Amino acid sequence: MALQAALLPSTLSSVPKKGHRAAAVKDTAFLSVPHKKLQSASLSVRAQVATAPVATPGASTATKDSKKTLRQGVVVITGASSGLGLAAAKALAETGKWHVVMACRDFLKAAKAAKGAGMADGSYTIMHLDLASLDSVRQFVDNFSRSGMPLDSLVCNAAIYRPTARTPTFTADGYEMSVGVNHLGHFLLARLLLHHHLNKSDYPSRRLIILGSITGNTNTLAGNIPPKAGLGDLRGLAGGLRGQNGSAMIDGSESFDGAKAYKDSKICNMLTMQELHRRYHEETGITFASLYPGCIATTGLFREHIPLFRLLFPPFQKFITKGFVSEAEAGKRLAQVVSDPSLGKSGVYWSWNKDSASFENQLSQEASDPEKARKLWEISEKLVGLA
Ligand code: LMG
Ligand code: NDP
Ligand code: PMR
Repeated sequence: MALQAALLPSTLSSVPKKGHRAAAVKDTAFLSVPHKKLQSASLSVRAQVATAPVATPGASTATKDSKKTLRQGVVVITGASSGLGLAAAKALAETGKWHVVMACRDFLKAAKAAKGAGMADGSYTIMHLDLASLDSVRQFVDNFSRSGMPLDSLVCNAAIYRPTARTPTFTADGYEMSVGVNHLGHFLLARLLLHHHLNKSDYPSRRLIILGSITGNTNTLAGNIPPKAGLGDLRGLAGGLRGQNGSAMIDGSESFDGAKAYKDSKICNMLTMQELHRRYHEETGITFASLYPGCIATTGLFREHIPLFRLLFPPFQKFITKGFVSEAEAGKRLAQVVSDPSLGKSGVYWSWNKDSASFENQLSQEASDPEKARKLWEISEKLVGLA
């Protein structure tokens, strides 16, 4: 790896193009916008790609006379414009081993965040993705295909949390927002990228990671703070989470609870990871994993919570529960799940102990119920138009 880094300073390193995609470079030249031009360009175009100028495709494999080295991996991280996603993007980009595709709904915010975090030009690409629209998910996959990049890892990280909401809001497709963005958008994205890209990658360790959380696991203290997560028999989801004639909650309950909707969505994330593992791990060799990175109490996730909560929550987690973890530390943990050879096992829900050592954690009964995972899969397929 040191050799690779030496051969490829990150500002010059290239994103390897897939062999059969070589011709696509010309077609998509208009999509490549150097960072400096990005800000004005991005105002008028909805879905576009910005990459810093790159060197010759394929340059990341070593020259003839040197030993063959591993090419740079390409990782897509959703919601990389803040919090955990940004910290992981930075951690991975800094290694020089990864080119990070930041899949974000707010192009300008992502560009500023990457610059602000000190990520080197050329070490990342920003591509538009709004998980609250299934059309946008499909468009992202098209744009990614046209970029010619391979895909070696996918991190489904973006999320929305609406803790004080007493009435639902809806995605472009009419699904309740928390589950629509956190689960359904990612479900479609993961399925499309898995079939069209991840399974075609020649990278030695390919991974698909979906963020879970302790608050979706009722086998923990944190998972028992009301409102508790619970999907019931999924009747609300089967009804389309519309909220008018049916329910906006997965379990079908009449009243909407934004905090519960988020926790429910995290159960969906953890169940989806396991169902992917059962269906595809053996056949593809791809690693499917989920994780609880620790309580990152300072991120934008809590932006909609009341100010008093936002003030007290970080010290409460730091000094009382001791579950607090900084964005930088959590970013390193997620980066480990993407790239550390010792975290390559599939079907695992990773957590970290007080010494920051990773371990395979136990999911709650509901978050590891294979029958529920299958049912969730089948309903979700219908809702996103895959079945
Ligand atoms: C609810 O808000 C919403 O109402 C609900 O709709 C839903 O959205 C739900 O799960 C989401 O949230 C509740 C939320 C808002 O408050 C809490 O549940 C508490 C959050 C944690 C804050 C605990 C504050 C503890 C004070 C610690 C102070 C820091 C200490 C630093 C030490 C420094 C040492 C050098 O409500 C609020 O945010 C109001 C919070 C008012 C807190 C008033 C303080 C009371 C202190 C009581 C101490 C309790 C300690 C907790 C231990 C619990 C053990 C079981
Ligand atoms: P942040 O709010 O900081 O980051 C969430 C990211 O998701 C942002 O980049 C946000 O974009 C993006 N996002 C939200 N909605 C959409 C959308 N419709 N389309 C595309 N992107 C969207 O939160 P965290 O970093 O804390 O959360 C990251 C992940 O970590 C989540 O999956 C969360 O569940 C998980 N997690 C967090 C914990 C914590 O303590 N914070 C604990 C356990 C798990 P924008 O910047 O434009 O708002
Ligand atoms: Mg919780 C005992 C440890 C512990 C841990 C690790 C967390 C994590 N929380 C713990 C305990 C408690 N929390 C206790 C005792 C309380 C009552 C005072 C409490 C309250 C609480 C609230 C109100 N906690 C919260 C909230 C939120 O709004 C957060 C949430 O549920 O978001 C969905 C939250 C969280 N606590 C955590 C973590 C990781 C979160 C947020 C993020 C998430 O699950 O993604």
